Amino acid sequence: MKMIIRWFPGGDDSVTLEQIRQIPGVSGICAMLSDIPVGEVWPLERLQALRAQVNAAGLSLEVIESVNIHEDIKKGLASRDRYIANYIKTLENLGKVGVKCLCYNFMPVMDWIRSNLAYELEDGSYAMHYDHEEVLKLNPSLIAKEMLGGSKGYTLPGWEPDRLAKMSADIEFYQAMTTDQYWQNLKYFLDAVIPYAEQYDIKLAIHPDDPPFNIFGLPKVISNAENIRRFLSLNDSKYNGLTLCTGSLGASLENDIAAIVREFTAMGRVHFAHIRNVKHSQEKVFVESAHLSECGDLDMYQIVKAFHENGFDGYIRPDHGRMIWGEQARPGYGLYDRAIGANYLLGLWEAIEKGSK
Ligand SMILES: [Mn+2]
Repeated sequence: MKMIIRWFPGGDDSVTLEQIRQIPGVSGICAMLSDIPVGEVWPLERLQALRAQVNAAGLSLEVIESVNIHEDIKKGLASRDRYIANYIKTLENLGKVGVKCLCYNFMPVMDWIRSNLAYELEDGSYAMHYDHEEVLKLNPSLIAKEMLGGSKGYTLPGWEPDRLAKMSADIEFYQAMTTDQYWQNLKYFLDAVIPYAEQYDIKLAIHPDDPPFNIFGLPKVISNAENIRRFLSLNDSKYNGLTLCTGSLGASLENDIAAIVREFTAMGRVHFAHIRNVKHSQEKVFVESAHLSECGDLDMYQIVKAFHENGFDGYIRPDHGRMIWGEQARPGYGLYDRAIGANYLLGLWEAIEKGSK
C-alpha cells in the first residue's frame, strides 16, 4: 500500500509539494493537467516537466487523477473514435513517465455534486454538504453557480467551463438515452482502451458516481456492488479496475462499504482507494465528516481491515478533508485535515499489519 495526496499543479493549489513531503508516510501525489481541454492529448513534455517537479520534491507521480472522458464517448457519438484515439495517445505518454494507475469517471454531464461547499460544523470547521432535496430544487445552471461560486477561484475538477456551457442540452440528451445504452457506450470505451492500458502497464481505475443515486434522470452506473460486478464483467482484464471511494459509495446508506471492499479487493480489481467518512442526518443528506470512525457513519477500522486482509497493494489517498484551523484552500483539498486523515489511516494500517503477525 502506498499513501498519496491529491495535488493540483500550475499554481492551482494552496498546498505545496514541500508541505506534502513533510506528512509522515506519504510517498507521492496524484495530479492532473486541468488546463488541457477534455478530449485532447496530454503532451509528453508537459508530463515530463510535471514528473520532474514532483520528483524534485522527493515525491512520486505514479497515479493520475483524472484524465476526463469526452462527453461524445459517453454519448456514443460517431466522433467518439477520435477522442478514444486521443485517450490512447495520452495513455502512451503517461506510460512513458512511469504512471501506473489512472483514475477516471464515467459520470454524464455533471461530475460530483454538493449543495454547499462550505457547511459549518459544530466545531467551527467547514465541510462539503449534500442535501438531495436542495439539489433537486435547483436547475443545472444554479447548481453550476453554487459549485463555482464556492470554489474560491480554484478550478473545480469535473466542472470545466466548456462542459458547463452545454449542460442543459446534454442533460436532455441523456434523459432520452436508456441506461443499457449508456452501459454499452462504457463497454465500447473499455474494449478500445484496455489493451493499451495493458501494453503501457497502467491500471485503469473508475471512480464511483458521486453521489451514487439518480439526479435529473441521468444514468448512474457505478453506484453499488451489483453495478460494480456488471462493470468488471464488461472487460475481464485486471487493468479494468476500480477507484474504491468510500465516501462516494457511502453516500448511499444501502451500501455495505467493508463488504464492497472485501469482494473487489479479493478479486485484485481495486487499484486505488479514496478513503473518507460521511455523516448522514437523514437519507440523502450528508456531510463529509472527519475521517475518524466516531465522526461519521463509516467504520474506518473495518474498512481498512478489509483492504489489508484481502492483499490490497495499490494506492490510498485520504480524499476530501474539512477546512480546519482557519485554512483557506480549494474545497475538500486543504492540507491539515487531509494530513490528519492520512496519518489516521496509516495508523490503522500499521496496527492491523502488526496485529496480524
Ligand atoms: Mn473520491
